[in-house]
Amino acid sequence: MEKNTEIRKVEKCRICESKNLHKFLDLGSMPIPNGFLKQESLNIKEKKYPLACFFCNSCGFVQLTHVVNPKIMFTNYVYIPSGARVMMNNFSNLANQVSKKLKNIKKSLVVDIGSNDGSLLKFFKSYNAKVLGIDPAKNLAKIATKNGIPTEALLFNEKNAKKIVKKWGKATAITATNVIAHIDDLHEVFKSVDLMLDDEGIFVTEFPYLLDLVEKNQFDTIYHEHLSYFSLKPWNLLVEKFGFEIIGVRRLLIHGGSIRIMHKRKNGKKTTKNKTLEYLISLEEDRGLYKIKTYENFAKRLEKIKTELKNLLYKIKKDKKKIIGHGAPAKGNVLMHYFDIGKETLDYIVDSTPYKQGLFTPEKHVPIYSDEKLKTDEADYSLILAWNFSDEIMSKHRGFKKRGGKFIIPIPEVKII
Ligand code: DWN
Repeated sequence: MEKNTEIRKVEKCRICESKNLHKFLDLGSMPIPNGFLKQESLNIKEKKYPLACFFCNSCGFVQLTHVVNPKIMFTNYVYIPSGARVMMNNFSNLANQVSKKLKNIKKSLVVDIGSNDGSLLKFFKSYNAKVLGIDPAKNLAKIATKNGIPTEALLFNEKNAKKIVKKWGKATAITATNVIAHIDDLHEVFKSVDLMLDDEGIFVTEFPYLLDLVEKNQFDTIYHEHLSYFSLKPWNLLVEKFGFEIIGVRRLLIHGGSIRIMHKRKNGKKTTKNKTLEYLISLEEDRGLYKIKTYENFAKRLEKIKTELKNLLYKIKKDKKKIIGHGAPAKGNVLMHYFDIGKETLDYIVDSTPYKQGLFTPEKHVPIYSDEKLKTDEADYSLILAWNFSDEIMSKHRGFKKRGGKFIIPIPEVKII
């Protein structure tokens, strides 16, 4: 992308390069979803960017076509994964699984793409692996490096992959959790991995699974940072095109449902069949993931959830009850945008991430406080915007329930607990 273009439109499928793309959901235009604001910026007009999702009629891949310049979205980043215990458990499990695949972890260099605050690499470091993070967020790269996780504040692309190999050598393992979807050129991702990974190395990706997104109505995970929505059939096309093969696939509960995929180079050998891969691809077909009708029905279900949630919140407000939001995730800003929920409904939002406290949500400008506020403030309802962590949030805030407070979970369907 040219240096200072703010947004670019892509006309071709990121996987098969077909132009036969069909728009099935249009969420309108909104600010970038992690574009939280300081008090002093509230009166500055926010830039809004189109948010619409397309299905490729040729390979079935689901993607956005508007690409916001990554420098705008990721140079200063307030999202960190370490705020959620389940996320840390997931990272520990990933590090354990990968370490078992390596001949000698102590002699291995593990590179994490999109390493954020270094949370995942800390687990690899505990196995005495050499570690390196790559992340464009300068603020987080500084924190990670200070915490003993060397991190290069760079975007992941071929040019920077060459720099990394020159300085650090080739990687025995490359991990990429919740980042590949954020990169526009997926072909360049594989070219860059190919440059950085040693011959027998493993490449492990983890991202939200399209099958879960569709079947659990997770429309609010569709936003500018997520250019791609992965299922295995189109992903495998890309894997094979670049001489890799899938040697392991695992469905995960994290982030509403994800998949972890382990890859190795084929090195000229025939692809070895992977039973789980074959099973999941047939499941994707059976569940209609490659039929446009599935996505049209998905879009209709959202309207039902919108009506149900708006009616519930309206009734609660009419009864003069107080509603707050719990968690200030990027997805929460999408839900508030598309359902048009703002300060008229939510008095404020609480979030455990220090970088978000004291800020305001993009577009709706709902103030964000520490979740400590819940200990004293008497809200009646808490709308859990970070629904993917509902269990963890509700168990942390049993006191709120004890005092008669009720939680509202909006996705996959509206529920009061
Ligand atoms: O891909 C991405 C995913 C992995 O993370 C990024 N593009 C951006 C980000 O998306 P998100 O902001 O929707 O992520 P989370 O992890 O669903 O956000 C959860 C939010 O909830 C965080 O701000 C932390 C907060 N939280 C809280 O306030 N109390 C979380 C827990 C567990 C809690 O107890």
